[in-house]
Amino acid sequence: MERTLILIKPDGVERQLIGPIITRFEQRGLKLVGLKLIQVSEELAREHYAIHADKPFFKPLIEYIISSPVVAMVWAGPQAVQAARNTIGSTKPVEATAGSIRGDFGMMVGRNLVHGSDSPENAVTEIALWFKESELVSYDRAIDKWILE
Ligand code: D4T
Repeated sequence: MERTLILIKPDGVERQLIGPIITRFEQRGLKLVGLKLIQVSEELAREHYAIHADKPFFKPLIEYIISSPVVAMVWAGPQAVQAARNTIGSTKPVEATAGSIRGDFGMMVGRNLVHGSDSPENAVTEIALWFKESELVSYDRAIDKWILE
């Protein structure tokens, strides 16, 4: 089982899209193993987006992520990183496929609603940054025999 970090960014929270966004991942068949609502510190935001530190969009990106609460989640499943990225859609919402979260709810790259880890390696690092291992739950779902073969 692979795990991936998913964030519902401040625009998703403010636009009351927490429920619809979580529903997309549930319907996909991914399993929720961690969930919390947090006001992100500038320190955490900078660490999470450290790879973009020298990009021109870094400052507005940090301001955006700390502007309102964020829902941080860990979802698990086979190839969870790739499955979640496809459910989220392309970085630029206008390029995202209809049916993806960004394709259905977004317009602009700086308000793209959701973050998903982009590789299994980065998922491990990001999950450790946002969650303590004790905050993550391990459980069996009865429905999994109808989702996983
Ligand atoms: P995240 O990391 O938020 O899931 O987005 P992506 O994985 O889809 O895209 P990314 O890492 O390339 O970009 C991180 C973050 O920066 C914002 N951004 C990006 C922006 O404001 N302007 C830009 O030109 C780009 C490329 C959006 C997502």
